[in-house]
Amino acid sequence: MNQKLPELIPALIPSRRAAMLGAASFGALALSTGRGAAAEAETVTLPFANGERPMVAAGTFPQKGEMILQRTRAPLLETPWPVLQKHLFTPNDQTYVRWHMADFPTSVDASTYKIKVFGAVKKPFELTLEELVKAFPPKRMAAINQCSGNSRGFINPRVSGAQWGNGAMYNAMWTGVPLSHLLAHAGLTTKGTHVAFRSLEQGGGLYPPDVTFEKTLPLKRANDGEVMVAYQMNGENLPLLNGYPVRLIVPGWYSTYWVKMLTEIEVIDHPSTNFWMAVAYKIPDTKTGEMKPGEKGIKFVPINKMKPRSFFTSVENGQKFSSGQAVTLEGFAFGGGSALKSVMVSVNGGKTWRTATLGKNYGAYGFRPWHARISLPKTGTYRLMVKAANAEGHVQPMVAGWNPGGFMYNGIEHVDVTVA
Ligand SMILES: Nc1nc2c(c(=O)[nH]1)N[C@H]1C(S)=C(S)[C@@H](COP(=O)(O)O)O[C@H]1N2
Ligand SMILES: [Mo]
Repeated sequence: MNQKLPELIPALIPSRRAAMLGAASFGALALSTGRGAAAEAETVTLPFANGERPMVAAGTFPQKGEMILQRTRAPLLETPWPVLQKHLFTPNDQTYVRWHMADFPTSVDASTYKIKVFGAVKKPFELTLEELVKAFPPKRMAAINQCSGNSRGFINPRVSGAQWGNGAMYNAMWTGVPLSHLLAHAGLTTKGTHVAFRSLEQGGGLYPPDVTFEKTLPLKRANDGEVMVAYQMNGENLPLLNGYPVRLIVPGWYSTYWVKMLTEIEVIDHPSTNFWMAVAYKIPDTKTGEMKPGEKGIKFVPINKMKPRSFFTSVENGQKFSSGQAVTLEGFAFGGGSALKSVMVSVNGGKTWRTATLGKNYGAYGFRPWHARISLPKTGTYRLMVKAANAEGHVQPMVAGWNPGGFMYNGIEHVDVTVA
């Protein structure tokens, strides 16, 4: 057994004081919204129409640093882009936050918290957090948590939903237990076809009271050894807003499946009829999940694998260079549902492309750094572009596809620079 494990347990159980502080901060936040305090004066403008958003100061939301405020309740907090530029693994206090229900849990009693595994299994069981940590060997995995609606603000024509910039994603090193180990411990019967995941959270707010947050995965995916029940991110407890004390990790799939405050794992014998599977988070059943606005006769399926994406971190729109200067472009990329295969850069708006060098590989599902040396010989303006391809043959398109949910945006990123 791993020597470090005993240290995890006290860390997982918060003191009563810590839990109460969390609740107090939520109270303070609710109060501050009517005050127009100086701390609220800062804004950021995301690069699309009506892109102005307030920035909230560190500590406005418990365990969170400075964030872009998309909505207060239930919270939608976006990671400021400079944070993603600076850190390959996103600091826990600035990972984006997304909850659906207005009455999401604002405190958790870790000492009585239990995870149940039941349904089409031979031996249903319950685990305390301590048992989860002690009884199963830990696994670590880098994986990107990306909202299906990340970058929705760039989709054309616009669709309703949170108008995120590119900061509804983060990369973390997760520690937890492969779900396959929990399912093996329970012993699958031959009946199961899907696994349902539920959380502490109750329904309400914008949604009818019976619409509790539930997601399901096909059994084959759930039991693949990669999907896991995670209790740490980047070597620390999960922040409350990111699902403390445990959440599901579905590497390579959009984070709508990454159920936070996970309490129930039920093996079932049918696809879910729950709102969050049967109605919400569905995409056209076409090769790339796209369709034309208004197109008829399209079949919809639950969203699943992420698409490849790539970003610049070392250059900004409008940056100036001197002619003949050697420039090293840097950034990060990911393959999405399969490993990153290549990153290409263009200095002429996509007319020609050259291969970038990939940096350290933390596994198929995390951010991977890349760099490319270019020269910008003549004075003038250059449109720099970057595009990623994954092992399954998906390549970023020049213009992102469209679907009614505004999901899976992955258009090629560009920056315009000038050489004088
Ligand atoms: N319990 C619970 N889990 C949830 C959700 C939720 O509303 N409730 N939202 C899902 C969606 S759609 C997203 S994008 C991610 C957001 O994870 P984060 O808050 O850590 O960024 O959580 C997922 N898990
Ligand atoms: Mo999401």
